[in-house]
Amino acid sequence: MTRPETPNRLDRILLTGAAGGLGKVLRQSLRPYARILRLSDLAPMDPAGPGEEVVPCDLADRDAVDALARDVDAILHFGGVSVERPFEEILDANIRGIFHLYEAARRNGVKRVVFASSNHVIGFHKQTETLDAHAPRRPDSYYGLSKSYGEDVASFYFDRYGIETVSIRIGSSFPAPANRRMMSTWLSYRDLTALLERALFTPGVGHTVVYGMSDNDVVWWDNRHAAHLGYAPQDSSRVFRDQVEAQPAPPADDPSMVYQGGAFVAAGPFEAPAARARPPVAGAELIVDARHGVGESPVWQAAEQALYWVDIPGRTLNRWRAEDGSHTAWTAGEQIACLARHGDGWVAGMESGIFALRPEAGGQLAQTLLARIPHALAGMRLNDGRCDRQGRFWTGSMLMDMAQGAPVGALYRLDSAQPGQTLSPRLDGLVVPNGIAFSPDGRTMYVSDSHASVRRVWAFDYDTRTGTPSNRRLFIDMNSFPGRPDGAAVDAHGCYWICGNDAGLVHRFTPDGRLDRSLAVPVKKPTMCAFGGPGLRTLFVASIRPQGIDLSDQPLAGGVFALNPGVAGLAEPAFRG
Ligand code: NAI
Ligand code: 15L
Repeated sequence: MTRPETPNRLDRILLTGAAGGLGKVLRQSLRPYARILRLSDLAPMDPAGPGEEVVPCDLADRDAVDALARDVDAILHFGGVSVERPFEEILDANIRGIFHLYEAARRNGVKRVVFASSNHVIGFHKQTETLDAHAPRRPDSYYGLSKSYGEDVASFYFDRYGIETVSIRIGSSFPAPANRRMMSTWLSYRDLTALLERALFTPGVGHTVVYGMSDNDVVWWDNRHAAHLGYAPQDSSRVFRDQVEAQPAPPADDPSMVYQGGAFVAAGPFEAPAARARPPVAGAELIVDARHGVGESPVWQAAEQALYWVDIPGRTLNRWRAEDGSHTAWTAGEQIACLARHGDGWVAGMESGIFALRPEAGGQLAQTLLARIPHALAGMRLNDGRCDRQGRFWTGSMLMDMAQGAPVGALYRLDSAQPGQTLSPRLDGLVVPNGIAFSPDGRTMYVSDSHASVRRVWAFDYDTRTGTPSNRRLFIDMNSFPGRPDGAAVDAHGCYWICGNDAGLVHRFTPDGRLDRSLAVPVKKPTMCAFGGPGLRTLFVASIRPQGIDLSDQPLAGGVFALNPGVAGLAEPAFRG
């Protein structure tokens, strides 16, 4: 098909979900196709640049969505809940949301919509089947059901009001396929953009359903009914084959190997979230209404029956005593991000390096620099950290401006308490290192990257004699589970508990990477968990209190909570340096 020399161009295109993973990519790649790109999301967005309008909007707010679609020529609908979540959340964002969007299109005379549908409308079909757009739907989740409803709304608004839609059943659109399943479902950002161009500018699409995939070698989808779009993918997952196949293969009966929708078929069921949304959550006890900007790094001290944690922007070390519920804080000269016990003080990952800290009368912390960190860029600090089972201290660095998404973070290991050291990275290329934890025998190390563009947890073989991680492999792809993978702890059974930041959940994964259970906290941003209390049978969770947003649905944000995980944890080693 011949393409015009100069790109097709509309006057104003509305992009919902502009703060999301794909929204951020499309904000750049769609620039040539509209004089003005109107960007909308519930989450914060970067300020408008030339040729942009930034309009915050909750899709559940009918009047706001109506205003959003004014003076718009076409809508790219990417906003909504993008993973399996409790039905009520999906109801507001995806089901009410798409209804509001089409009503707004009708009232404002918008004639073209592109709907980011999903492979999860057909996710319960087996990977041995080949489906075209007329194949029966088999949604694999509440999420898949909502996308299926979205496609029906699109069909109805074409039949009834002549609003044309291309529903793209997107496979897995990420920088690279993360696992074997995604070798078939992967859609590169370049191909997504090309498909959107076709979906916006092909005349007479009625309601077309197209599978969003690149030119992958083994595919399950046949786009014969969307041939009129002239979509010709340029990329293929085959270039990632070696790196994907280097990962251990999941068992043949694992959902990710059987069903087109992969792990979604086994997600949930979720507890009734009406109770979740109203704090306090049953079973989650608020122990300190700390209102910390970024509460992090809870560590239990059995000898004192006390929990310690930090508030990163507040530069404080905090202690809660179980016997009287008292809360005490000490202030440091730099932001403190992570802690491990060291003698009767602490070793802590901070901004410029790793320090020994000692609480002093008067609420100050005496600090001694043990090791300087030669950060790759200005504006970096240390983040998550803990000791391995032998007492070596591990911590990771990150750029404080997370919006940049720069993979300049690295992991460092401190072996000795000798002041004046300078450490070299042990692992680099991370955006926001997190989730550092060790198996009960110390021979597996876990590390996550909680940045929205990554959302993965890796496992490593760990040489307990030398403190060297090797054989890195994907442990959990949190893109398939609610929340970004933040801080973690391992329990006595070797299961990995990790905070699902932005999802208000703490997940327990078995050592083979299966989701075992998810516990709710009454805040959206739990950061890190730690076992403590009698018999180490309490799971303490720290959290973030976001600035500048309405917190009426999470008034306890920034608090520290105690949950009953139903299992015992392990004592965390002190720094032995
Ligand atoms: P994402 O979760 O990163 O982005 C979704 C955005 O929607 C977020 O920024 C979120 O704040 C916003 N949002 C959620 N509820 C909202 C509400 N009530 N009002 C306004 N905005 C709201 O997801 P991603 O990966 O960027 O996906 C974008 C769209 O594409 C989603 O609709 C997703 O279901 C769909 N999709 C994505 C796939 C992928 O591989 N990335 C695969 C299949 C479908
Ligand atoms: C989706 O629909 C999700 O939005 C995305 O996060 C991935 O999980 C993708 O499907 C997939 O199936 O890989």
